Amino acid sequence: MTQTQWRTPDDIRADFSAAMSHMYRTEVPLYGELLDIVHSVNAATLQRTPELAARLKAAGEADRLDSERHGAIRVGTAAELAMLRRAFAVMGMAPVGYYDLSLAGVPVHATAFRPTTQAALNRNPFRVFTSLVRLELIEDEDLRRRSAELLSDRQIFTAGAIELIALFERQGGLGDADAARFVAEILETFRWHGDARVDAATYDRLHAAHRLIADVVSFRGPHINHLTPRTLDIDAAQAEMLARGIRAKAVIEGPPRRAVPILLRQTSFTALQETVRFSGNETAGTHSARFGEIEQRGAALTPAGRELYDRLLAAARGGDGSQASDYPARLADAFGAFPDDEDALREQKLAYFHYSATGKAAPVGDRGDTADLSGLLAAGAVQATPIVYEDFLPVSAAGIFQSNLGGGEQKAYSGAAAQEAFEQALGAPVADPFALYAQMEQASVSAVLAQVRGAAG
Ligand code: OOG
Ligand code: NI
Repeated sequence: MTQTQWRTPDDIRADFSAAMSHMYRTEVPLYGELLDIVHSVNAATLQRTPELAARLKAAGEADRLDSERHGAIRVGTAAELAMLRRAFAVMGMAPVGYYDLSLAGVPVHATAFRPTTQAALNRNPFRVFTSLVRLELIEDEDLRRRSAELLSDRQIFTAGAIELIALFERQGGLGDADAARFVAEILETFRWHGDARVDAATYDRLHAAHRLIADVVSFRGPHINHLTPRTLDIDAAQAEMLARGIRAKAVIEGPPRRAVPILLRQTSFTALQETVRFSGNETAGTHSARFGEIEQRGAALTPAGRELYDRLLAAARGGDGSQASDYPARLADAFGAFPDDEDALREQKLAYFHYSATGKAAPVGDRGDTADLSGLLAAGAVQATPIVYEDFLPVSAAGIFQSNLGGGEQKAYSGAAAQEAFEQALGAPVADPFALYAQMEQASVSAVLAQVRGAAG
């Protein structure tokens, strides 16, 4: 009997994430040091806070922690973006969210490719923040044309990768050997290529227009520019980076430290100087592209919670959006207005929660009644834990971009968000992250009520 056995997209994603981590560790040794720091900070945090350890375990998140990371790439054309979407689909990763960074002076818009179900996220939550350059925002017409020309004839995928993506689409899966080949082939797209496709003079002109444009247009592929492990205590990790003499970004992006972490806090170390060989030049030049980042993830916020977050963040940054020296104090001050205990976050519907049975008997008469979820919570029969934020934050992302673009390029572009154009380039709509969290919450409510009802019957 022959039976077709596919390697699951979840497994292919886990393989790819591990292969990517291995490659980046070899190419950027400081990344290996970040992994060490995060690993020891996480171990110490779990030891210090057994409740957190128990929660991560109960939520199925404990096992994913050591393999959890995100990466980022920047592509130049609609065709490149659309092919990436097909490649990520092989790994069970779908485009979620739309990020417009033009307002922060970065001429790109973006999405995050990631798994979308709780089970897939817990198996391996690897995500890739993927930006598409918006050449139409470049003022210099000549440069815009030259950039488009340069991008028009580059191929960032190997023939093998393209063939295997098509095979996956035809068959509906890849067998073990093909899956292994796919991982090796697609890794080539993300690898650093030190030989530029342009000469030094062209690079300099692109660089003068915008460092980001030079980074996207000059090279053979969209090299992965960072890989970010998840820490449970970013302040401790940041302190350790500084103690080891790593040039960390001055300010941690995102919300301040809180009793209940929300959304995402991130810090990075500045980009490395890479040796580059320009076409037609004997002497080597340099380019800075790749950096390291760590992140701490907290609760996913509802639209109301997110609105409050955006408002308080804007207040802390002031009219010019800056992070002046008193910024940490201003941030902490502004966020005094954001409730910081789980009950308040839940009751005010500011964050999404996962509901599960505690094993304690439900009060008689209340069993399985949707309206009585709060009664079941009060009776201790059901517990609620915040759902982890799996996405990114545009203001933080802009800060991460800026910190390794030299920080000098702050002018905002006038182009408005262009989600429709982005989706057209992508060849598919992006999923709404709020809808995904709401679905996860609702599924847990239905499951816990069915469970309590079952136990009662
Ligand atoms: C992406 C920056 C965004 C994050 O974690 O917010 C990002 C880039 O620099 O290409 O990765
Ligand atoms: Ni990042």
